[in-house]
Amino acid sequence: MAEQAIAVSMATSRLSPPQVEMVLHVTNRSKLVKFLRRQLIDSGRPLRGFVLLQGGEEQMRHCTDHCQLFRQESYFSYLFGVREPGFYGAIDVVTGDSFLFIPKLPEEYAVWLGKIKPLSYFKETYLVEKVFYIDQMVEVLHAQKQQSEKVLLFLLHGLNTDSGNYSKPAEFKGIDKFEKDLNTLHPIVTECRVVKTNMELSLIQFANDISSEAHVEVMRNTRIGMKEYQLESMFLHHTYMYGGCRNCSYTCICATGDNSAILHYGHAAAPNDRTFEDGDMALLDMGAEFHFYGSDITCSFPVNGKFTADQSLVYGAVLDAHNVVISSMRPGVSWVDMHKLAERVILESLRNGFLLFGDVDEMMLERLGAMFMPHGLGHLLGIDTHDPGGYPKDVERPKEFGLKSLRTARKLEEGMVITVEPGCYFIDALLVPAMENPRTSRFFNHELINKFRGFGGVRIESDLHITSEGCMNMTNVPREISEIEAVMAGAPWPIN
Ligand SMILES: [Mn+2]
Repeated sequence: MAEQAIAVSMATSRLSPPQVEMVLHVTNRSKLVKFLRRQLIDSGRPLRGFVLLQGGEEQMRHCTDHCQLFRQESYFSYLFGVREPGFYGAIDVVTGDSFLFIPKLPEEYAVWLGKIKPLSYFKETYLVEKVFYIDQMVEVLHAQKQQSEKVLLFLLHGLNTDSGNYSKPAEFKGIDKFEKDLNTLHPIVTECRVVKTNMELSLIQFANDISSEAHVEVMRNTRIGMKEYQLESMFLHHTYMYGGCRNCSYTCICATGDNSAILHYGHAAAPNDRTFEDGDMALLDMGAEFHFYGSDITCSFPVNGKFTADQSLVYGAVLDAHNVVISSMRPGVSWVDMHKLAERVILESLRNGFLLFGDVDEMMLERLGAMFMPHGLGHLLGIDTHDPGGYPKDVERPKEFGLKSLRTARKLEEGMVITVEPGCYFIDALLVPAMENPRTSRFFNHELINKFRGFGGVRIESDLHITSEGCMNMTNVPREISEIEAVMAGAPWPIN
């Protein structure tokens, strides 16, 4: 017999998608030009040439004619805000003028994909000085040529320190007629992306507002006996229906029970398909994206709406770490220190709950915190979930267990947006060897830890904007145990 579907009644929203102002990208371009010129002047180089980026290309599903929904490459999004695939974009370093080069579409396009838009449409939509077809690009860029010297192109080439992949410098027929600079642009534009403008902040805020509201909806409509993907579905519905968010910042992680200790659960081979049971914890890491800018939010709660003593102990440890870190964040603070602070708070709570014995300073020296939180405390957030710029040339990645997973080791700066996402997980692959290791065995209450194996884990994740004085939490979801229990029992959020 088929399982009975569980009826939910989802609320509507007080939010609606804001108007996107393309001047945001004009500002991003002038910020880049300002920093690039300053660097050229400081290093005694002449002001000349173009910044040239190649936008993303549409991808087909394997050998088929199924075209996957295109999402623009992130650096191209940052500078040009262009939705369409197959473009090039250039910025004249001398005048600051911006150019778009667009593909000439076949007449067939108009039959299957809609009216072919004129060049003027793209000029008006994307607020650039000039628009040409790609086959005019070499000629247009050559117009800056003086005497015998080749025109200089600043191309995007550099390492993404999260993925280990390199960005792809622009390629086109006739590029050999130009002088290429592959080293200057990437670190400068990456650094521009680290500090957000007010216009960027307002998009990240909207992504947070709609995602926070969706998390509350999911929390309120969680019922024992549902499938994990039903929680994902409710989130996607709410953010798309009321926020116009067609994309998420990342694949939803909807983990319940022991799955919540699988840090990247939800992928194709673990597709959020477990039926959850009374007594399980849920860990939901979901964030919508709006006009390229994202959010990254995790809520953890018991699926039956009532915390047990064990759940309160682990949840409370993580919430304390989340709150203590947030109250310590301000410009100049080291992110490595914040990570260690979170570890210390979690270890102290676990010791107070008799899961651990001994001196917390000694535990810190043995890197015990990483046995419970193997990932980094948080990461820069923007157009990418793991926004680039975490490790500029002068910042070294720590080598110690746990700390080496940090996606940045920078000091905080005003205008950064960074996630705070402490967690506490019971992962056999880490705990069993640590309990057997003679250096660390003595810290564990083996009997009690064994009772928690199978618990899964808790993560609490908010998005923080660093201000001149401290920071501002852009995420607004129930966090205190009493708030979660009240909202799950039907109280409004925010609670009156
Ligand atoms: Mn995150």
